[in-house]
Amino acid sequence: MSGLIDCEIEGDIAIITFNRPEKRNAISDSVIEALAAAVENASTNAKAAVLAGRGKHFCAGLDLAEHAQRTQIEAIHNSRRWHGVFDTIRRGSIPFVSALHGAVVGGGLELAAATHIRVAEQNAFFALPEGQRGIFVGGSGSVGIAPLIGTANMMDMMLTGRVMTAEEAYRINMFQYLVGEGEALAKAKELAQAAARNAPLSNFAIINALPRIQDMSQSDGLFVESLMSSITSSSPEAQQRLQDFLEKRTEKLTPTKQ
Ligand code: 1HE
Repeated sequence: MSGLIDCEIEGDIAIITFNRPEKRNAISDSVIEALAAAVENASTNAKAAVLAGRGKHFCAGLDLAEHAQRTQIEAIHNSRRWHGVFDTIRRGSIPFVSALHGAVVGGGLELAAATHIRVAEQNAFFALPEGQRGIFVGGSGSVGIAPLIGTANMMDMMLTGRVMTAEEAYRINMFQYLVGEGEALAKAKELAQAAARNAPLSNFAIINALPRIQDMSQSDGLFVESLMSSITSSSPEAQQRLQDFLEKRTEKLTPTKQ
């Protein structure tokens, strides 16, 4: 597949790549529809996926040229469409790992926040210039970015237009892995391959139950945790994996360098 978004299947993982470097991978209506198709393809044909951007930047966010033409109601529908597509990433059927470099800005940061693991290069920078553009986040940043870095940090970014370096963003938990220039894609693939080796039902529980439990009362959260624990452990795959451990066919857990 080649176009605004590429989607390639490599063994158990899918590599989805923004392919609009001349516009810094800004997300237009056509891009969001191409992303939706790629996410669908990856979710059907792979066990985990990587999201990356071609060129010098991951993604410059919403296509502002297109947005300038939208009426109020069109802007609502546009935002709701983004929510739908990003939700199939955030609470879908497979884990997503994003490989970040250069600009990770506005809607690009909202998209990165919808993925489950973020890897960023030293050259990545992060901003939410919505306030400067006279708009607001519309790609689920309020529910996706705030829990990562805290509402106070998100407010600071939005009110002041502050552009954060990778080091600063790493310190406030914007992403989990900080790597050198040109290394994000390889690291993201390695992490996606690791996630792809898990039982699919465990991955489903991790990406669907864990975030929902954060929205529940402690009592309801613990109840759902017990249900998920029982459902996953009684699956034939879990039984096999537990037996593998008991019969010493699994690797020992050892610490690995980031
Ligand atoms: C764009 C966009 C875009 C670049 N929409 N066309 N996002 C922003 O406010 C970020 C705006 N972009 C930038 O600040 C810079 O472009 C970058 C720092 C990302 C990259 O700089 P640079 O020097 O590599 O590229 P450039 O020369 O600024 O841009 C190259 C071309 O991409 C140029 O078009 P050209 O026809 O003049 O060549 C730019 O106009 C175009 N371009 N970014 C449209 N975003 C669901 S709500 C989400 C709300 C948001 O995302 S708000 C944040 C929007």
